[in-house]
Amino acid sequence: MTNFRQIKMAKSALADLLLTHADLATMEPGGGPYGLIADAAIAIADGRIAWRGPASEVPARWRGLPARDLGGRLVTPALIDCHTHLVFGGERALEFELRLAGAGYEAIARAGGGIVATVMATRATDAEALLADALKRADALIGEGVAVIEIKSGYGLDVDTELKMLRVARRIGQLRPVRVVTSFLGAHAIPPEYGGRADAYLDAVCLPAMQAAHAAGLVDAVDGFCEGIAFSPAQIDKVFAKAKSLGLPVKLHAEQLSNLGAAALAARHGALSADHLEHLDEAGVAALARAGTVATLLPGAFYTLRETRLPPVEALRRHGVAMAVATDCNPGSSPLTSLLLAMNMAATLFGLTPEEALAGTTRNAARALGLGDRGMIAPGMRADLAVWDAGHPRELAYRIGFNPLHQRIFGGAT
Ligand code: DI6
Ligand code: FE
Repeated sequence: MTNFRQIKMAKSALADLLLTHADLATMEPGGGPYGLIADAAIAIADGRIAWRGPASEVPARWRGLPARDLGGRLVTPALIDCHTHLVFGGERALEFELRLAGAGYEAIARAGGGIVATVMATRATDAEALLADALKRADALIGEGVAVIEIKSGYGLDVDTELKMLRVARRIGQLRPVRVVTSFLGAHAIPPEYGGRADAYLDAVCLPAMQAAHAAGLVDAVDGFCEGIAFSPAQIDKVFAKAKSLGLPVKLHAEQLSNLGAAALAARHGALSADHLEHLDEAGVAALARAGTVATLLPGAFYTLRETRLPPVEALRRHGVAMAVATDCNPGSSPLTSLLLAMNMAATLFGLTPEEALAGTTRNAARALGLGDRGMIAPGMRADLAVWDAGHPRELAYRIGFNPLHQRIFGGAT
Protein backbone atom coordinates (compact mmCIF):
# COMPACT_ATOMS: atom_id res chain seq x y z
CA MET A 1 0.00 0.00 0.00
CA THR A 2 2.75 2.42 1.00
CA ASN A 3 4.67 1.57 -2.14
CA PHE A 4 1.66 2.06 -4.36
CA ARG A 5 1.02 5.39 -2.74
CA GLN A 6 4.61 6.50 -3.25
CA ILE A 7 4.57 5.49 -6.92
CA LYS A 8 1.32 7.36 -7.50
CA MET A 9 2.60 10.44 -5.72
CA ALA A 10 5.82 10.47 -7.71
CA LYS A 11 4.03 10.05 -11.00
CA SER A 12 1.53 12.87 -10.71
CA ALA A 13 3.33 15.02 -8.12
CA LEU A 14 0.15 15.16 -6.09
CA ALA A 15 0.15 17.10 -2.87
CA ASP A 16 -2.36 16.37 -0.15
CA LEU A 17 -4.33 19.51 0.48
CA LEU A 18 -6.97 21.11 2.67
CA LEU A 19 -9.33 23.39 0.75
CA THR A 20 -10.90 25.92 3.09
CA HIS A 21 -13.35 28.84 3.02
CA ALA A 22 -15.69 27.38 0.40
CA ASP A 23 -19.39 26.70 -0.07
CA LEU A 24 -19.96 23.16 -1.35
CA ALA A 25 -22.63 21.80 -3.64
CA THR A 26 -21.79 18.17 -2.89
CA MET A 27 -24.65 16.85 -5.10
CA GLU A 28 -25.09 13.93 -2.72
CA PRO A 29 -28.64 12.58 -2.80
CA GLY A 30 -30.46 13.06 0.45
CA GLY A 31 -28.26 15.99 1.45
CA GLY A 32 -30.95 18.65 0.88
CA PRO A 33 -30.90 21.04 -2.09
CA TYR A 34 -27.63 20.54 -4.04
CA GLY A 35 -26.20 18.84 -0.93
CA LEU A 36 -25.15 22.31 0.15
CA ILE A 37 -22.61 22.81 2.94
CA ALA A 38 -21.85 26.46 3.73
CA ASP A 39 -18.42 27.61 4.99
CA ALA A 40 -16.90 24.20 4.38
CA ALA A 41 -13.55 22.50 3.91
CA ILE A 42 -12.38 19.54 1.82
CA ALA A 43 -9.41 17.34 2.73
CA ILE A 44 -7.75 15.76 -0.31
CA ALA A 45 -5.37 12.83 0.12
CA ASP A 46 -3.93 10.64 -2.64
CA GLY A 47 -6.06 12.45 -5.20
CA ARG A 48 -9.28 11.52 -3.44
CA ILE A 49 -11.65 13.27 -1.11
CA ALA A 50 -10.70 12.14 2.41
CA TRP A 51 -13.18 14.33 4.25
CA ARG A 52 -15.59 17.19 3.58
CA GLY A 53 -17.80 19.14 5.95
CA PRO A 54 -18.16 22.38 7.90
CA ALA A 55 -14.83 24.21 8.30
CA SER A 56 -15.34 24.28 12.06
CA GLU A 57 -15.36 20.46 12.19
CA VAL A 58 -12.17 19.47 10.31
CA PRO A 59 -10.85 16.33 12.05
CA ALA A 60 -7.45 16.74 13.76
CA ARG A 61 -5.95 14.27 11.32
CA TRP A 62 -6.45 16.66 8.36
CA ARG A 63 -5.87 19.98 10.10
CA GLY A 64 -2.13 19.94 9.42
CA LEU A 65 -2.42 19.64 5.63
CA PRO A 66 -1.23 22.56 3.49
CA ALA A 67 -4.31 24.77 3.23
CA ARG A 68 -5.71 26.65 0.25
CA ASP A 69 -8.22 29.44 1.01
CA LEU A 70 -10.87 29.51 -1.74
CA GLY A 71 -12.13 32.94 -0.77
CA GLY A 72 -15.69 31.87 -0.08
CA ARG A 73 -16.19 30.51 -3.61
CA LEU A 74 -18.59 27.78 -4.66
CA VAL A 75 -17.19 24.27 -5.22
CA THR A 76 -19.06 21.57 -7.15
CA PRO A 77 -17.99 18.19 -8.47
CA ALA A 78 -16.13 18.75 -11.76
CA LEU A 79 -18.56 18.50 -14.67
CA ILE A 80 -18.95 15.38 -16.83
CA ASP A 81 -19.98 15.47 -20.50
CA CYS A 82 -21.42 11.97 -20.90
CA HIS A 83 -22.40 12.09 -24.61
CA THR A 84 -20.19 13.59 -27.34
CA HIS A 85 -19.05 12.84 -30.87
CA LEU A 86 -16.22 15.34 -30.63
CA VAL A 87 -13.73 13.52 -32.86
CA PHE A 88 -14.74 14.11 -36.49
CA GLY A 89 -13.48 15.52 -39.79
CA GLY A 90 -14.83 18.63 -41.52
CA GLU A 91 -17.89 20.67 -40.65
CA ARG A 92 -21.51 20.90 -41.85
CA ALA A 93 -22.30 24.60 -41.96
CA LEU A 94 -23.78 24.20 -45.44
CA GLU A 95 -26.26 21.71 -44.04
CA PHE A 96 -27.09 24.27 -41.35
CA GLU A 97 -27.92 26.77 -44.12
CA LEU A 98 -30.01 24.19 -45.97
CA ARG A 99 -32.01 23.40 -42.83
CA LEU A 100 -32.63 27.08 -42.23
CA ALA A 101 -33.91 27.27 -45.81
CA GLY A 102 -36.39 24.49 -45.01
CA ALA A 103 -34.65 21.15 -45.63
CA GLY A 104 -35.25 18.48 -42.95
CA TYR A 105 -32.51 16.61 -41.01
CA GLU A 106 -33.81 13.22 -42.14
CA ALA A 107 -34.23 14.34 -45.76
CA ILE A 108 -30.62 15.60 -45.81
CA ALA A 109 -29.45 12.29 -44.35
CA ARG A 110 -31.40 10.27 -46.92
CA ALA A 111 -29.87 12.40 -49.72
CA GLY A 112 -26.35 11.38 -48.62
CA GLY A 113 -25.65 14.38 -46.39
CA GLY A 114 -25.84 14.26 -42.62
CA ILE A 115 -23.80 11.65 -40.77
CA VAL A 116 -22.52 10.14 -44.03
CA ALA A 117 -21.04 13.50 -45.11
CA THR A 118 -19.00 13.54 -41.89
CA VAL A 119 -18.00 9.90 -42.48
CA MET A 120 -16.44 10.90 -45.81
CA ALA A 121 -14.58 13.82 -44.21
CA THR A 122 -13.41 11.70 -41.25
CA ARG A 123 -12.07 8.95 -43.52
CA ALA A 124 -10.17 11.57 -45.53
CA THR A 125 -8.57 13.29 -42.51
CA ASP A 126 -5.43 11.84 -40.92
CA ALA A 127 -5.22 11.12 -37.20
CA GLU A 128 -3.00 14.11 -36.40
CA ALA A 129 -5.42 16.56 -38.03
CA LEU A 130 -8.41 14.90 -36.35
CA LEU A 131 -6.60 15.18 -33.03
CA ALA A 132 -5.66 18.86 -33.48
CA ASP A 133 -9.29 19.76 -34.22
CA ALA A 134 -10.76 17.60 -31.45
CA LEU A 135 -8.35 19.04 -28.87
CA LYS A 136 -9.81 22.51 -29.45
CA ARG A 137 -13.25 21.20 -28.61
CA ALA A 138 -11.98 19.21 -25.63
CA ASP A 139 -10.17 22.30 -24.36
CA ALA A 140 -13.37 24.35 -24.55
CA LEU A 141 -15.08 21.77 -22.32
CA ILE A 142 -12.14 21.49 -19.91
CA GLY A 143 -12.15 25.29 -19.63
CA GLU A 144 -15.68 25.03 -18.23
CA GLY A 145 -14.67 22.66 -15.45
CA VAL A 146 -15.24 19.37 -17.29
CA ALA A 147 -13.10 16.48 -16.03
CA VAL A 148 -14.66 13.52 -17.91
CA ILE A 149 -15.60 13.46 -21.59
CA GLU A 150 -17.31 10.55 -23.28
CA ILE A 151 -16.30 10.31 -26.96
CA LYS A 152 -17.96 8.09 -29.56
CA SER A 153 -16.68 6.59 -32.78
CA GLY A 154 -19.24 6.24 -35.57
CA TYR A 155 -17.94 8.58 -38.28
CA GLY A 156 -15.65 5.88 -39.72
CA LEU A 157 -18.00 3.01 -40.48
CA ASP A 158 -15.06 1.00 -41.77
CA VAL A 159 -12.69 -0.93 -39.52
CA ASP A 160 -9.65 1.32 -39.97
CA THR A 161 -11.44 4.64 -39.50
CA GLU A 162 -13.42 3.46 -36.46
CA LEU A 163 -10.11 2.45 -34.84
CA LYS A 164 -8.49 5.73 -35.93
CA MET A 165 -11.23 7.73 -34.23
CA LEU A 166 -10.97 5.75 -31.00
CA ARG A 167 -7.17 6.09 -30.92
CA VAL A 168 -7.55 9.84 -31.32
CA ALA A 169 -10.07 9.85 -28.46
CA ARG A 170 -7.65 7.96 -26.21
CA ARG A 171 -4.84 10.40 -27.15
CA ILE A 172 -6.94 13.30 -25.87
CA GLY A 173 -6.98 11.63 -22.45
CA GLN A 174 -3.19 11.29 -22.59
CA LEU A 175 -2.48 14.83 -23.73
CA ARG A 176 -4.91 16.63 -21.44
CA PRO A 177 -5.78 16.31 -17.75
CA VAL A 178 -9.17 14.79 -18.51
CA ARG A 179 -10.61 11.29 -18.33
CA VAL A 180 -11.86 10.11 -21.72
CA VAL A 181 -14.46 7.35 -21.83
CA THR A 182 -14.90 5.84 -25.30
CA SER A 183 -18.02 4.39 -26.88
CA PHE A 184 -17.91 2.27 -30.03
CA LEU A 185 -20.69 3.56 -32.31
CA GLY A 186 -20.21 1.47 -35.44
CA ALA A 187 -24.02 1.20 -35.63
CA HIS A 188 -24.42 4.95 -36.26
CA ALA A 189 -25.35 4.96 -39.96
CA ILE A 190 -25.14 2.72 -43.00
CA PRO A 191 -22.13 3.74 -45.12
CA PRO A 192 -22.79 4.39 -48.84
CA GLU A 193 -20.87 1.27 -49.96
CA TYR A 194 -23.48 -0.81 -48.07
CA GLY A 195 -26.50 1.26 -49.18
CA GLY A 196 -29.69 -0.64 -48.30
CA ARG A 197 -27.71 -3.57 -46.83
CA ALA A 198 -27.61 -2.78 -43.15
CA ASP A 199 -27.30 -6.43 -42.04
CA ALA A 200 -24.40 -7.04 -44.39
CA TYR A 201 -22.70 -3.92 -43.01
CA LEU A 202 -23.18 -5.12 -39.44
CA ASP A 203 -21.79 -8.60 -40.16
CA ALA A 204 -18.89 -7.59 -42.39
CA VAL A 205 -17.79 -4.33 -40.77
CA CYS A 206 -19.47 -3.20 -37.57
CA LEU A 207 -19.16 -6.37 -35.48
CA PRO A 208 -15.58 -7.16 -36.59
CA ALA A 209 -14.61 -3.52 -35.96
CA MET A 210 -16.05 -3.75 -32.44
CA GLN A 211 -14.04 -6.91 -31.82
CA ALA A 212 -10.82 -5.35 -33.16
CA ALA A 213 -11.27 -2.09 -31.25
CA HIS A 214 -12.01 -4.01 -28.06
CA ALA A 215 -8.93 -6.21 -28.55
CA ALA A 216 -6.86 -3.02 -28.91
CA GLY A 217 -8.21 -1.72 -25.58
CA LEU A 218 -10.03 1.15 -27.28
CA VAL A 219 -13.62 0.52 -26.16
CA ASP A 220 -15.27 1.29 -22.82
CA ALA A 221 -18.89 0.87 -23.98
CA VAL A 222 -20.98 0.17 -27.08
CA ASP A 223 -23.57 2.59 -28.47
CA GLY A 224 -26.01 2.48 -31.40
CA PHE A 225 -28.49 4.66 -33.28
CA CYS A 226 -31.92 3.04 -33.34
CA GLU A 227 -33.94 5.01 -35.87
CA GLY A 228 -35.67 4.81 -39.27
CA ILE A 229 -32.61 6.40 -40.92
CA ALA A 230 -30.22 4.09 -39.06
CA PHE A 231 -30.73 0.64 -37.44
CA SER A 232 -33.82 -1.32 -36.44
CA PRO A 233 -34.38 -2.73 -32.95
CA ALA A 234 -33.57 -6.24 -34.26
CA GLN A 235 -30.27 -4.99 -35.68
CA ILE A 236 -29.38 -3.17 -32.45
CA ASP A 237 -30.18 -6.41 -30.59
CA LYS A 238 -27.47 -8.10 -32.61
CA VAL A 239 -24.96 -5.31 -31.87
CA PHE A 240 -25.73 -5.51 -28.16
CA ALA A 241 -25.42 -9.30 -28.13
CA LYS A 242 -21.90 -8.91 -29.52
CA ALA A 243 -21.12 -6.25 -26.89
CA LYS A 244 -22.30 -8.63 -24.19
CA SER A 245 -20.10 -11.42 -25.51
CA LEU A 246 -17.13 -9.04 -25.11
CA GLY A 247 -18.24 -7.97 -21.62
CA LEU A 248 -18.91 -4.37 -22.69
CA PRO A 249 -21.71 -2.19 -21.28
CA VAL A 250 -24.19 -0.66 -23.72
CA LYS A 251 -26.09 2.59 -24.28
CA LEU A 252 -28.38 3.74 -27.08
CA HIS A 253 -29.49 6.76 -29.14
CA ALA A 254 -33.19 6.14 -28.63
CA GLU A 255 -36.48 7.81 -29.57
CA GLN A 256 -34.77 10.90 -31.04
CA LEU A 257 -36.82 11.30 -34.23
CA SER A 258 -39.52 8.65 -33.76
CA ASN A 259 -40.59 5.95 -31.30
CA LEU A 260 -39.31 2.47 -32.16
CA GLY A 261 -39.34 1.15 -28.61
CA ALA A 262 -35.60 1.69 -28.48
CA ALA A 263 -35.52 2.79 -24.84
CA ALA A 264 -37.27 -0.41 -23.75
CA LEU A 265 -34.79 -2.36 -25.86
CA ALA A 266 -31.90 -0.56 -24.14
CA ALA A 267 -33.46 -1.26 -20.75
CA ARG A 268 -33.82 -4.96 -21.58
CA HIS A 269 -30.08 -5.04 -22.16
CA GLY A 270 -29.42 -3.27 -18.85
CA ALA A 271 -28.05 -0.22 -20.70
CA LEU A 272 -26.16 2.44 -18.77
CA SER A 273 -28.17 5.12 -20.54
CA ALA A 274 -30.76 5.82 -23.24
CA ASP A 275 -30.09 9.14 -24.95
CA HIS A 276 -32.19 11.88 -26.68
CA LEU A 277 -35.70 10.48 -25.87
CA GLU A 278 -37.90 13.27 -27.29
CA HIS A 279 -40.35 10.61 -28.54
CA LEU A 280 -40.20 8.42 -25.43
CA ASP A 281 -43.60 7.21 -24.16
CA GLU A 282 -44.78 6.23 -20.68
CA ALA A 283 -44.06 2.52 -21.22
CA GLY A 284 -40.51 3.41 -22.24
CA VAL A 285 -40.11 5.57 -19.14
CA ALA A 286 -41.29 2.70 -16.94
CA ALA A 287 -38.82 0.34 -18.64
CA LEU A 288 -35.93 2.74 -17.95
CA ALA A 289 -37.02 3.03 -14.32
CA ARG A 290 -37.14 -0.74 -13.84
CA ALA A 291 -33.68 -1.21 -15.34
CA GLY A 292 -32.07 1.75 -13.56
CA THR A 293 -31.03 3.11 -16.97
CA VAL A 294 -30.15 6.81 -17.00
CA ALA A 295 -32.12 9.09 -19.36
CA THR A 296 -29.57 11.37 -21.06
CA LEU A 297 -31.14 14.56 -22.39
CA LEU A 298 -29.45 16.42 -25.25
CA PRO A 299 -31.02 19.86 -25.61
CA GLY A 300 -28.34 21.01 -28.09
CA ALA A 301 -29.74 18.63 -30.72
CA PHE A 302 -33.33 19.60 -29.91
CA TYR A 303 -32.38 23.27 -30.32
CA THR A 304 -30.30 22.87 -33.47
CA LEU A 305 -32.92 20.75 -35.25
CA ARG A 306 -35.64 23.09 -34.00
CA GLU A 307 -37.58 20.15 -32.63
CA THR A 308 -40.91 20.85 -30.99
CA ARG A 309 -41.53 17.56 -29.24
CA LEU A 310 -40.18 17.65 -25.69
CA PRO A 311 -38.72 14.68 -23.80
CA PRO A 312 -41.20 13.50 -21.13
CA VAL A 313 -39.41 15.12 -18.18
CA GLU A 314 -42.41 15.03 -15.88
CA ALA A 315 -42.89 11.28 -16.44
CA LEU A 316 -39.16 10.65 -15.96
CA ARG A 317 -39.38 12.46 -12.61
CA ARG A 318 -42.53 10.61 -11.59
CA HIS A 319 -40.89 7.23 -12.29
CA GLY A 320 -37.68 8.25 -10.54
CA VAL A 321 -35.48 7.90 -13.66
CA ALA A 322 -32.12 9.64 -13.20
CA MET A 323 -31.62 12.35 -15.85
CA ALA A 324 -28.23 13.30 -17.30
CA VAL A 325 -27.51 16.30 -19.53
CA ALA A 326 -24.79 16.37 -22.22
CA THR A 327 -23.66 18.42 -25.21
CA ASP A 328 -23.98 15.70 -27.93
CA CYS A 329 -21.11 17.74 -29.48
CA ASN A 330 -21.15 16.78 -33.20
CA PRO A 331 -20.89 18.64 -36.52
CA GLY A 332 -24.50 18.10 -37.57
CA SER A 333 -27.27 18.05 -35.02
CA SER A 334 -25.45 19.70 -32.10
CA PRO A 335 -22.35 21.80 -32.87
CA LEU A 336 -22.14 22.64 -29.17
CA THR A 337 -18.98 22.71 -27.06
CA SER A 338 -20.43 24.28 -23.92
CA LEU A 339 -21.79 22.01 -21.20
CA LEU A 340 -22.89 25.08 -19.23
CA LEU A 341 -25.03 26.12 -22.18
CA ALA A 342 -26.43 22.58 -22.39
CA MET A 343 -27.46 22.98 -18.72
CA ASN A 344 -29.10 26.32 -19.47
CA MET A 345 -30.95 24.77 -22.44
CA ALA A 346 -32.04 21.79 -20.35
CA ALA A 347 -33.60 24.24 -17.92
CA THR A 348 -35.11 26.73 -20.38
CA LEU A 349 -36.17 24.32 -23.14
CA PHE A 350 -36.89 21.10 -21.20
CA GLY A 351 -37.99 22.52 -17.85
CA LEU A 352 -35.31 20.91 -15.68
CA THR A 353 -34.69 22.74 -12.44
CA PRO A 354 -31.18 24.24 -12.16
CA GLU A 355 -30.50 21.57 -9.54
CA GLU A 356 -31.59 18.80 -11.94
CA ALA A 357 -29.41 20.34 -14.64
CA LEU A 358 -26.37 20.25 -12.33
CA ALA A 359 -27.14 16.70 -11.17
CA GLY A 360 -27.35 15.89 -14.89
CA THR A 361 -23.77 16.95 -15.50
CA THR A 362 -22.33 15.53 -12.27
CA ARG A 363 -23.88 12.64 -10.31
CA ASN A 364 -26.15 11.30 -13.04
CA ALA A 365 -23.60 11.81 -15.83
CA ALA A 366 -21.13 9.69 -13.82
CA ARG A 367 -23.80 7.00 -13.56
CA ALA A 368 -24.47 7.18 -17.31
CA LEU A 369 -20.81 6.27 -17.80
CA GLY A 370 -20.69 3.62 -15.09
CA LEU A 371 -18.18 5.67 -13.05
CA GLY A 372 -18.87 4.96 -9.40
CA ASP A 373 -16.26 7.31 -7.94
CA ARG A 374 -17.16 10.68 -9.49
CA GLY A 375 -19.90 13.23 -9.72
CA MET A 376 -20.25 13.95 -6.00
CA ILE A 377 -18.15 15.60 -3.29
CA ALA A 378 -18.05 12.73 -0.79
CA PRO A 379 -15.38 10.72 1.00
CA GLY A 380 -13.69 8.21 -1.31
CA MET A 381 -14.64 10.05 -4.50
CA ARG A 382 -11.91 11.23 -6.84
CA ALA A 383 -10.97 14.85 -6.14
CA ASP A 384 -12.30 16.15 -9.47
CA LEU A 385 -13.66 19.55 -8.46
CA ALA A 386 -14.75 22.82 -10.06
CA VAL A 387 -14.30 26.10 -8.18
CA TRP A 388 -16.63 28.84 -9.41
CA ASP A 389 -16.86 32.60 -9.09
CA ALA A 390 -20.46 32.11 -8.06
CA GLY A 391 -22.41 32.45 -4.85
CA HIS A 392 -25.03 29.75 -5.44
CA PRO A 393 -25.10 26.64 -7.67
CA ARG A 394 -28.30 27.79 -9.37
CA GLU A 395 -26.11 30.36 -11.15
CA LEU A 396 -24.44 27.64 -13.23
CA ALA A 397 -27.51 26.99 -15.39
CA TYR A 398 -28.58 30.62 -15.37
CA ARG A 399 -26.20 32.62 -17.53
CA ILE A 400 -25.88 32.28 -21.30
CA GLY A 401 -22.41 32.40 -22.85
CA PHE A 402 -20.54 33.34 -19.66
CA ASN A 403 -18.06 31.07 -17.95
CA PRO A 404 -17.73 31.60 -14.18
CA LEU A 405 -15.05 28.89 -13.68
CA HIS A 406 -12.30 30.00 -11.32
CA GLN A 407 -10.27 26.79 -11.16
CA ARG A 408 -10.54 23.11 -11.94
CA ILE A 409 -8.98 20.44 -9.73
CA PHE A 410 -8.30 17.11 -11.45
CA GLY A 411 -7.62 14.11 -9.23
CA GLY A 412 -6.38 16.46 -6.54
CA ALA A 413 -3.99 18.24 -8.91
CA THR A 414 -4.47 22.02 -9.03
N1 DI6 B 1 -27.90 11.44 -33.15
C1 DI6 B 1 -27.30 12.61 -33.05
O1 DI6 B 1 -27.79 13.59 -32.58
C2 DI6 B 1 -25.94 12.51 -33.58
N2 DI6 B 1 -25.87 11.12 -33.89
C3 DI6 B 1 -27.04 10.56 -33.65
O2 DI6 B 1 -27.23 9.38 -33.81
C4 DI6 B 1 -25.86 13.36 -34.80
C5 DI6 B 1 -24.82 12.97 -35.75
C6 DI6 B 1 -24.73 13.89 -36.93
O3 DI6 B 1 -25.69 14.52 -37.39
O4 DI6 B 1 -23.59 13.95 -37.43
FE1 FE C 1 -25.34 11.64 -30.24
